[in-house]
Amino acid sequence: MKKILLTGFEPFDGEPINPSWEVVRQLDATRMSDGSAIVAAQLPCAFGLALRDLEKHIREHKPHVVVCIGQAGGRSGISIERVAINVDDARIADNRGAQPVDSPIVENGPAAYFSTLPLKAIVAAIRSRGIPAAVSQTAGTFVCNHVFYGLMHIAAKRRSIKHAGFVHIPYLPSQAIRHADAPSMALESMGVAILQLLETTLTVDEDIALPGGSLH
Ligand code: PCA
Repeated sequence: MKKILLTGFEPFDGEPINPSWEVVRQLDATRMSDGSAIVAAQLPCAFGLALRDLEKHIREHKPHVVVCIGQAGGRSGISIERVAINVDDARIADNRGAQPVDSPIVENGPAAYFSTLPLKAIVAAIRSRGIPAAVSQTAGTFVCNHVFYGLMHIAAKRRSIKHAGFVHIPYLPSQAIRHADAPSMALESMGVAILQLLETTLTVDEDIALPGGSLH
């Protein structure tokens, strides 16, 4: 059976939960229209370790699609990440106490990798469900970008992975009440958005030319 690997992170930065894991775990074992089944996995919020775990899950499940999801507190919609860059630069320590500064993720690796998800088609499809979504030009330089870059580095060598990418999601309402003026999104909407993202990835051959980007 074809498998889709979907990952979320453990909580970090003092939060009691991580919305990425809350969304991903409720989608475990879901069957998509092409017969693929979702496999949900949680990654530690730790440089190095998160990537080793991701690699293990990929080796075990041999997915044809891999989408990693992380929390981006402060963002208001579903952020489909365009690019992963080859640098770790942590503003806070990770869950194991590591705080790398300006270090490459892969020594002598390419400066960046692009997502191989049909970004614009995904944005349009999620919006058509009434849920805010946009392409994001940076996944930051913390553990999420680290995992995204590592994922794309693996996918560049493994032909069996047809599509791979990263998505940032907002706080859940239960988190946002503890942060002044922070936007949030209901769990149900996030689940609908991620399923829509996967269906679009499975069915769209060529991305659409939807104007987007950002001015700064
Ligand atoms: N978000 C962090 C790491 C784990 C997560 O959910 C990030 O954006 O790097």
